[in-house]
Amino acid sequence: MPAKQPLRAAVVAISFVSSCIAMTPYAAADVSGKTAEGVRFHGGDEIILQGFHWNVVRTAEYNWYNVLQSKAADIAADGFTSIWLPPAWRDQSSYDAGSGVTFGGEGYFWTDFNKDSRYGNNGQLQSAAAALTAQGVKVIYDIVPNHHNRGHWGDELDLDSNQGHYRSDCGSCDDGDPFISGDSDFNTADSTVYNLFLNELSNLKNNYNAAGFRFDFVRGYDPARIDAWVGSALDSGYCVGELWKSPGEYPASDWRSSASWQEIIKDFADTSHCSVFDFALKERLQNGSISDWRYGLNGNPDAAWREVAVTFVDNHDTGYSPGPLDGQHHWALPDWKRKMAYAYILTSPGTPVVYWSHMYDWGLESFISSLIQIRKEAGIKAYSPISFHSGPSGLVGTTTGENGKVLFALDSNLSDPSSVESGSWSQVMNEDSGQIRIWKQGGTGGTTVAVNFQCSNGVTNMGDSVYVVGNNATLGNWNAANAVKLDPTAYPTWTGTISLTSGSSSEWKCIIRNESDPTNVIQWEGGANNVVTASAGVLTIGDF
Ligand code: 7SA
Ligand code: CA
Ligand code: CA
Repeated sequence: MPAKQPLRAAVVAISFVSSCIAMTPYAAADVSGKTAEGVRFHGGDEIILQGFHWNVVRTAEYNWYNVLQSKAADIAADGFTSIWLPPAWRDQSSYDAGSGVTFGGEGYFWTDFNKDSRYGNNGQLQSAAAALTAQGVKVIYDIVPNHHNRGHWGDELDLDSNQGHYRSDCGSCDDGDPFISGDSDFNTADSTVYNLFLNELSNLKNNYNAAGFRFDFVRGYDPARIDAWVGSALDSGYCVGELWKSPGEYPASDWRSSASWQEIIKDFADTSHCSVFDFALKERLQNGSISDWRYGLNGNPDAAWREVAVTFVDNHDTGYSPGPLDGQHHWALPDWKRKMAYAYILTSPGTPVVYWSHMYDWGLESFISSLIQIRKEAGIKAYSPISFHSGPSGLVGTTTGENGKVLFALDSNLSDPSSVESGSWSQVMNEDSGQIRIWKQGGTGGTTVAVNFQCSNGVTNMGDSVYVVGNNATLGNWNAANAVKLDPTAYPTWTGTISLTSGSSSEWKCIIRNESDPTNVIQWEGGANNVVTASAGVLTIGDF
């Protein structure tokens, strides 16, 4: 595991806030873009809601998309930037889950790409996806390319046997693990199968508002295939892989059999260029002391490691779900740790995911939305630095966001925050008789406003664009790699709207920079820096 933390610059481009309406106090611009190593984490400012639990196909059968559409505004107001939807493809399977209960139909044993599923029909999916997107909640689709309900009657995939489409078609027709017996596994290396999924990913992007994908059972196929699919269908989008496979499940001949959970999931992110569920943290949440929670991927001293982590407390597999058999609960976090675990993942690096039932079925909505507000006001991102303080008991750490610092003390005897981190702290949370305490230093607190930027006479060559770069994190801290790309609609005048803290003063310049090589600055605007004091709709102009 690398020790030093190299100077990190996340290559992000800030998308433009089209409306000038100042949203809730901490609403900042949605940043897009990859990490410096090309991982698709959508700027590292994502906060994701898992938009289902295991039993919704039974407790809200055919109505789940309607529920999501009706809750779209609440989900946005709670601070989520994205929602992970269940597999959209119809699943007509059923199996005996025990105790006379039938499971199946959840989407993970799907027949074909027909969207009339037990979550709702095609039109309801499109309406729900459109409503969420309109509220600023990006939609992430669950993709299950390892296997499907092979040979089900009415299957529209139109594949057949002995054509190399399936694992069982030849001894080596699968570059990953089998799902159970493997008799339903695809051979995703086959060009027919590969293009089947590529076309569907493009379809989800073009017709279902897909802004990202969650890849299921990635142990089952080559991560390089995921990189190819997403690179072709939605390269600027978001992606995350579910690699749930312990070191002990790898053959002794595989380096991963003696590697750490962190090394295994980071290796996946390096190859797929997708972020990855932080099962290293999950394992520590489950088996470690509270103090050990620092050993998740999201707590790694190297920003290139922690920024690809997608943290979670429980999901539809590991956790409980309202309804039959209380769901699957393969690896559920004991209730007494749940709130502390959310306090940790929402005030620490990585990209946090909140499980639907914790948020909306089991009473944590206001607690979690408060944590999200703390995260956003401090400007905590996937790559934010974090330092742990070992003196006091429990878990005590400081996360340095782009707007301020957050200090958390979980199950700790810490008395005075400034004894572990200098400066004046204001307490923003004290829950469960002090078991959960959080302080902040700085932070926006105030509102952000949309500022209109303009660069005149920006004459560029193909492959170069005009960017804004300036003296704060939003404007890239004078680093061209983090500059904000403007829009050439009024070429050679370039324009764009960027959210800045109301009343703040920023210095900035126009630059002409190569799009693919962020270090290649062709021209800096001459003269003194431009200066703007942020107020709603103010126009600030630079000129080459
Ligand atoms: O035990 C929990 C942990 O304890 C800790 O102490 C351990 C951990 O390592 C340890 O440290 O975690 C272990 O157990 C996990 C849960 O099983 C394993 C993990 O690797 C292992 O370390 O996680 C695996 O299983 C999860 C459910 C997967 C993980 O990716 C995988 O690694 N999650 C995703 C994958 C699927 C499948 O797409 C979904 O499964 C999950 O929701 C998704 O999140 O001809 C048809 C046919 C035959 O091909 C089959 O042989 C036959 O058996 C039919 C039959 N298959 C049926 C299954 O038997 C039945 O269970 C199938 C049609 O339906 C069911 O499968 C469900 C599955 O049960 C459910 O979880 C599947 C399809 O409906 O959907 C879900
Ligand atoms: Ca983003
Ligand atoms: Ca496979």
